[in-house]
Amino acid sequence: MAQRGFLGRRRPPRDDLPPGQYDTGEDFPVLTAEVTPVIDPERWSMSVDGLVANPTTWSWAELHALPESTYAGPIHCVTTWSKFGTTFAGVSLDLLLDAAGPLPSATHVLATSTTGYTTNLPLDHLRGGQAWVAWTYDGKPLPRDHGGPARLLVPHLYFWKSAKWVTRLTLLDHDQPGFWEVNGYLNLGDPWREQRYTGD
Ligand SMILES: Nc1nc2c(c(=O)[nH]1)N[C@H]1C(S)=C(S)[C@@H](COP(=O)(O)O)O[C@H]1N2
Ligand SMILES: [Mo]
Repeated sequence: MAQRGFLGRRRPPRDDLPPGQYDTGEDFPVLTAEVTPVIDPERWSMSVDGLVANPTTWSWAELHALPESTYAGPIHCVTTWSKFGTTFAGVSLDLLLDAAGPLPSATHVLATSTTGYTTNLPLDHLRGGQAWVAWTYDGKPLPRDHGGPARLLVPHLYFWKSAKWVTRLTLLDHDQPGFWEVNGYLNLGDPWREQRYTGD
């Protein structure tokens, strides 16, 4: 009985809840390590560079001229909250990567935010309809504290991989740990394998 009030905030477990996670329900927590930037979309751009045949930069308008793509489903934060029924829209990373043309030697990607936040991902986790640059949430412009005007969205991995205020993807021939990965988070971050922190 004493625990009821505490546990009452947590919903019953569901099959699609990865191990060690709880359903945050309507809440959409904000987790930001740096100061939330103010970004004028007209001055923001998205680049794909590094080991690619055609390093490419898209303006806000150029990105919006590409076919829109949406994600509907859950997101999972390593601090144990998951949120179901999210809807994001933007552009599939497949389009951006195909335009830039990864070289055969490219195996990993370092995503960089306007703030300097970085996170690393294997290239094959960003292709095949698994990742987006997203600029709407729930049909509305992505709020600034959730990464607006645009963020990376890689929902099959822990949400720290989804860099807010993303501006650049750099293709590399090696795995280069990003901000949290240098600070003890694991390199891949698969929620179904509970790849959380070094030493777990
Ligand atoms: N630039 C930047 N991106 C970031 C972070 C951050 O601190 N800075 N935090 C990551 C973490 S740990 C999580 S859980 C999600 C949180 O996104 P939200 O604040 O929209 O919930 O953003 C990820 N992307
Ligand atoms: Mo997180």
